[in-house]
Amino acid sequence: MDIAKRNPANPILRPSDLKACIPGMEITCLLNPGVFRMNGKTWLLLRVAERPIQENGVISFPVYNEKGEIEVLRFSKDDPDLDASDPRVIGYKGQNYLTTLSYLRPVCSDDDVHFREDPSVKPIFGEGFQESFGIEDCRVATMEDGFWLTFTEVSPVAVGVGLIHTKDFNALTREGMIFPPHNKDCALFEEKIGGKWYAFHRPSSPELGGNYIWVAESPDRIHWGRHKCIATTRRGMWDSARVGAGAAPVRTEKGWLEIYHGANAENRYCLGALLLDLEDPTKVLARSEEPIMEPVAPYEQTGFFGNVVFTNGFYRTGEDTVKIFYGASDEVICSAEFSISEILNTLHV
Ligand code: MAN
Repeated sequence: MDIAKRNPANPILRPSDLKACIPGMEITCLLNPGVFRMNGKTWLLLRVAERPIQENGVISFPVYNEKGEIEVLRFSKDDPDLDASDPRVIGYKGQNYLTTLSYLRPVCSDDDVHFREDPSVKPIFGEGFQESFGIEDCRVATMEDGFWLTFTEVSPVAVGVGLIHTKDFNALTREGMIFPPHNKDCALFEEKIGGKWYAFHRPSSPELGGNYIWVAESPDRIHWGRHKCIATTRRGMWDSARVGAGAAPVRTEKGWLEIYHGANAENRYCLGALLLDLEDPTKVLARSEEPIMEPVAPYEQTGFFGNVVFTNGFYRTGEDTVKIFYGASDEVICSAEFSISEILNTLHV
């Protein structure tokens, strides 16, 4: 059952609303924003994906080279070694590349519908070899000592999780890769539990296991251990192929409420909920049988990569409400509200 109250103004941001940041490129997709509140405004840290304007018969895409400069690689579409069957990935002679290069771009709003850029907060680009295919899908955890950003770092050798700490989005402290490959979908809890920090993360284990949600603990948010798998995929269900955490969990009387994404073998991405024990977040108390949100609106069904609703950011708009921002069809940005008690009711608690 879809219980999301979609914003009638959806999509609130499209690629044509912004100008490309990288010279000579165009914005192909806006995806999966991190969300935070600062100076009375709502901020989205958009994942912006750019590539060169495509010419006939050629597929071209940007990467950072060893000097940290953008370089454009090109393959002929008739090349028998080219696999371009997935709009997101290029396979060529055993090596995978991404069709676009992503970075994180801040926009802010007073009404949550009209977003604008603010020159005081700069975009965040990938840096160094381990981010040479870009950075993606940032979660922003808001804590007493500032903002903690977890995001996907992509390069020819890895998909892993990077961490940045900042107090004001001007001075950034890059803490490096905190979860090594293959790992993504990392979201930090915004407060300590029993004196420890906790995080969700999503390693992939191709031979045994799969793409499952794990929880780890840390004394300092940089070093992580005591990993436990808390949610696997479920055969025959909407989340049969992959699952991953959204943003930080919401503290409720019944437990930590986490909105997560699940996809099936056809890459249809929906959202569901997990309820975790307040004292021991590795203990799952309940989990959605049916999605709480599915790609049903036209802008969620068709686009760069259709049939996708994917969220990694929200803020609490009231005692019982959260407003999520989400990427639809890997192309446009939307928002929707949920009642926390309505989600808990679907979990039968
Ligand atoms: C998948 C998709 C892409 C993403 C890559 C690397 O292929 O989620 O959107 O760019 O992984 O993270």
